[in-house]
Amino acid sequence: MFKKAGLVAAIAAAGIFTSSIAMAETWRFALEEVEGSVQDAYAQEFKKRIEERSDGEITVEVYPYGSLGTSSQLTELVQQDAIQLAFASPGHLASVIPETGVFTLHFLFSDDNEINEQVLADTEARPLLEEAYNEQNLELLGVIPEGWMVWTANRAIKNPQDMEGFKIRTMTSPILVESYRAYGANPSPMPYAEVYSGLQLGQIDGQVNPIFAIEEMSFYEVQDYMIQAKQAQFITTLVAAQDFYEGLPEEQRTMIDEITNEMRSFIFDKQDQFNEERLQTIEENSDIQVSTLTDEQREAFREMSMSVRDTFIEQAGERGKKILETLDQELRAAEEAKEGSS
Ligand code: 6CS
Repeated sequence: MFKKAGLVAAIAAAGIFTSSIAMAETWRFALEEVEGSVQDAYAQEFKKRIEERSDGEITVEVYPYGSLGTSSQLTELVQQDAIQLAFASPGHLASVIPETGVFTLHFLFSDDNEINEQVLADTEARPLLEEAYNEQNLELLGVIPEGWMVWTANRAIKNPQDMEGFKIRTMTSPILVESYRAYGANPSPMPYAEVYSGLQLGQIDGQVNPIFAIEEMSFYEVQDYMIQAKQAQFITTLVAAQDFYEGLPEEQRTMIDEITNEMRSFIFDKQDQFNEERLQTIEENSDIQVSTLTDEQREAFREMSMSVRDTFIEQAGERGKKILETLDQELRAAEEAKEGSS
């Protein structure tokens, strides 16, 4: 779908090969998701707020998935400052910034997504992450949960044994591949755009994504089972080209920082709403079997997932280890505090 020549042509057609001075008034914002998605809702609201607050001095152009390239290609374009803003999900980005693989680890985040949001908004791991992004010419603007990762499959999955040899499509980062190998599955990393046809043609047996994505990408049409295990959140990150961000006048940088902060509650509510509504759409339009793992079944997966943390540390080094430990402590402390107050 996204061959290099096509990508270059698409960017040229979008008028992106202009100098960075000429781009000062137009910020290009690329999405890894299609129109109507959580990322699109974010981008449209961001656009509205930036354009209003800058009194029309800045225009934000939003490029939904399909117009510019795969997630990895979008990251490259931001690194080159060919586009100024994009979502860069750790599920793909960890191939370039291994530390971000922490956001894809299973059974690390809280079962209570409000706690996840609260910790992500304020984590002491943030400066370490920012450092890692900066080393790749990227500015980290936000870490945003988009909902629980839900398995879809052509077979029922209740226990890790049901994953034996299961050909599951994962995003492209190496740590995700390890996460599914740990269950005995046969992970098959590929870009988002290839998942539907892979499922339809039987090249893969299943995939994993939040419910809103399963609906808008029509994966549920070519799958028989949907299994909620709450093993991981889909967490994305919002990035800017570092040269672009650092070259902005201070008031524009402050405007971006304020708007991205203010938008946390907006997008948290939106993802919740989208995931809830789209589950209904899926149930109304298909006979897919939706199930939720019991605590006991989840525990079997949780135990098998623990060794992946060591692999993560091997891949992400000392800084990755510190990020993991910091998040783990903050999440457990927030859970305890919430339990104590209820
Ligand atoms: O599975 C993927 O590759 C994609 N899934 C979502 C929900 N967003 C972007 C990501 O690339």
